[in-house]
Amino acid sequence: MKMADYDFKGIETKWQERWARARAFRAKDFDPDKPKAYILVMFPYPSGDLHMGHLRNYTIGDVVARYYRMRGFNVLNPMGFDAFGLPAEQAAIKRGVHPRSWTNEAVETYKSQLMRAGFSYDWERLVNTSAPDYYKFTQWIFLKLHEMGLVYRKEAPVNYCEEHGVLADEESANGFCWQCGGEVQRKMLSQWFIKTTEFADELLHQINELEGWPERVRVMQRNWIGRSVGTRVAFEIPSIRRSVEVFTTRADTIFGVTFLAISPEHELAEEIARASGKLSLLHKFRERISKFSAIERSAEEREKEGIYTGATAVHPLTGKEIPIWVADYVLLEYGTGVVMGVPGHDRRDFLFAEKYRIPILKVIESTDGERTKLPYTGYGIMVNSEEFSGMECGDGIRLLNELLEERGIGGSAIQYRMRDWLVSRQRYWGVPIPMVWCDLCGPVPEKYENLPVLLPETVEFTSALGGRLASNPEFVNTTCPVCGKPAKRETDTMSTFVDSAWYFLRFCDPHWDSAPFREEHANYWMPVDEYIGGIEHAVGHLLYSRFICHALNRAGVISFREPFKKLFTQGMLYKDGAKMSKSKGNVVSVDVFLDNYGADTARMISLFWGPPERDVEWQEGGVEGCFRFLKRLFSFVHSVYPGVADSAPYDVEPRDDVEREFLHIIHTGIHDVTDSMDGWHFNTTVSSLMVLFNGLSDRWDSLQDKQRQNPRYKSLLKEGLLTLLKLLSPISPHIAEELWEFAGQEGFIMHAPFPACDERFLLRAEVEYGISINGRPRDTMLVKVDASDDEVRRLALEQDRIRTLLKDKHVIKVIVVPNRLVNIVAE
Ligand code: ANZ
Ligand code: ZN
Repeated sequence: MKMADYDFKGIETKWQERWARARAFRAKDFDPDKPKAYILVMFPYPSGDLHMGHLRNYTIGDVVARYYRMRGFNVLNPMGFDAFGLPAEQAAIKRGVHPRSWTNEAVETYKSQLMRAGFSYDWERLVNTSAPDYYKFTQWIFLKLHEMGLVYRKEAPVNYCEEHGVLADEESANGFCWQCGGEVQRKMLSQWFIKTTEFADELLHQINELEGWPERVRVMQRNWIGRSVGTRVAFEIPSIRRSVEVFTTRADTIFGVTFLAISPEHELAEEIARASGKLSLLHKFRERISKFSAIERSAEEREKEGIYTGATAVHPLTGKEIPIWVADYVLLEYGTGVVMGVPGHDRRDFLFAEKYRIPILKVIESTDGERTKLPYTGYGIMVNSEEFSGMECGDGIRLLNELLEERGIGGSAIQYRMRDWLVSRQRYWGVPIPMVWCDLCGPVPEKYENLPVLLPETVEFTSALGGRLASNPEFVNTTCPVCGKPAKRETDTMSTFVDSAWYFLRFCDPHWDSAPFREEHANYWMPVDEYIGGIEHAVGHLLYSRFICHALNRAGVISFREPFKKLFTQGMLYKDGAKMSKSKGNVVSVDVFLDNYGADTARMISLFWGPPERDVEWQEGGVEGCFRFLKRLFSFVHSVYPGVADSAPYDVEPRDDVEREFLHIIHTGIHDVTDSMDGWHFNTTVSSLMVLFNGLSDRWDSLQDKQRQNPRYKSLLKEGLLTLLKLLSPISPHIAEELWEFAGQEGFIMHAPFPACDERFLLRAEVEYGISINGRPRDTMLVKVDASDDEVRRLALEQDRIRTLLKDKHVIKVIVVPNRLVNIVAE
């Protein structure tokens, strides 16, 4: 038998060209005949080229998209590029390449690699966030948010190098500038914020509706929003004649307060320290702790540090004086930035009080009667708490809230951990923030009709003092959109998280020029039905995207609020024990792999390594296995199919065991492939395809020559092979199309309907078993045996059935013996 040559290169180019010519991946707006399905893989930041880890993610999305298509959905499967960002700008600084040419080159490389892999994207909907016709609408959305009162300016710290201006976190390594090694300072700078906290409650509440999301991501979002119910209380500070508020979740411990702790960055700390002559002490302290992150500072295990301010506050209920400390574990950004110190019942306060010899009081006793050891952080009964003593904590909190409210010094309060969204970046390669500074009118928004505010092509990359855009006078000098007098443009650009918070909306209507999209297009395609991406975006990107949709919904621009109906977080690809990445130097390039094995093998192996949600390890061996499988399939179809090509369709009931066996093989294949596709166990899908092929080819090869002339058997083999090709098509689409055409079939296989399983053929036989107990024959029973099951599964099935039949006996072990006598060992 002559082996047909599996020329994967020729085949793959041929079908990619044909798909493109036929615009086979095009999504049709408002198809009335089909339900819609919007499949989306998080779009990439283009840099360098793709490796096999990336390819795995896109393969998952593409297999899902192709599967939906074959099941009769109108599929939107788009791709785009998150093309603004830091690395392009760093390349400009280091190597003198313009960020635009650096980015465009990377985009072209990515695009050609994605095409080589046969991904079925609707390329006519490509978006690039750095293109003016895209960022024009990023600016439009910013103006819309501004119009809604959701944009404001506030001081926030930045990393600052004397020589090189504002640095991104990645550009300051251990407090030194990445370019000159100069020391990096924290500097306060007025910047633009978006009021995400306005939607905190709504975003939190709607998490309950996101049933298609992994639970751990929902938990991460809840924690990020971090809603806390508690109490606000004011403490008087006589030395500066002001009062300060604290936020506490444990008002019931208020009689145990022995100090106040203020965040070092708090403006009140400054004021109090000045009043008591301790300003330079405070500044030194601040400098010392500025190298620690918020997480480090608030960690319970870490040793706490503080300074005494020399001032005292008045306890609002007892009237006693308590010392005011500045403490590093109190964060400026949470609550009021001031904590009432209760060392008896809070672990961090306890460590702090022990270290600085501050009194520790017990004001809560546990209800189990045992004497509690301090710090006791649980609930129970209030003690040493004046008239509240003896009260349960919950009741105490309620009463205290009422009391504080009555006296006008506090009351119940809700606190969010979530912060507003800092969107200002002092960088060049981003979306210019469309605001104008006018001496008369202040900062005013640019008019919608003047968008886009174009990013100038030429700026100074050498220095970033005042932002790079500031170096281009043509950009900076403009006229005020309100009064028409000369004015200056904002020189900050937006964080790229803004760009990516709405790209999925643009895909719905990517060429519309007078708004980000038309409402009816977005309403038709949204929400995204299957969103696939990395767990690293569990809060940032996903929360910002949700926020934008909630805000646009409130603005009346869209009719839905939640953008992502289902979310799938894929695992990562490892090689030599580390995540595959350029920085680890363990990358297998997509181009090299495609040259050696082709896209169909690449797609198959990246699914075969393991379940898509799991991290998997690169294995060379599997690659050869998949490649050989496709080669064998190719040559089997070439050698056998011509002999069965003109058989009539098989459409009658099976007449003999051979027919029943073929039907069983085919329908078990359909069943197992469908089942695993539905459950996203694509590694099982691949092995089920292999089992199906082996089943068909083995059964055919084992027929006698005369049997192979049986027209009914020929029909069955034909049906089996065509079914196999359809089942294979989402995973390895090129070879499937090629063999489909070879088999004389009409149209693209990618548009053929997915095979349906006939459950009748899953069961092969009903077998009567004899049962013996302790070797003595006892009974007979009828067991339906699923012949697709291997021996292990069959045994388990039988054991269960036998156990239920003999439930009154004490069965120890059930053994299926070859002569089909089931021996049961019983006591
Ligand atoms: C007194 C107290 C007594 C507290 C007690 C706890 C136990 P969650 O649940 O996360 O909202 N806190 C408030 N603001 C803070 C800040 N800016 N930095 C660090 N800690 C701060 O936590 C609320 C509790 O965290 C508050 O309740 C406060 O300590 C502390 F037995 O107040 B508690
Ligand atoms: Zn003006």
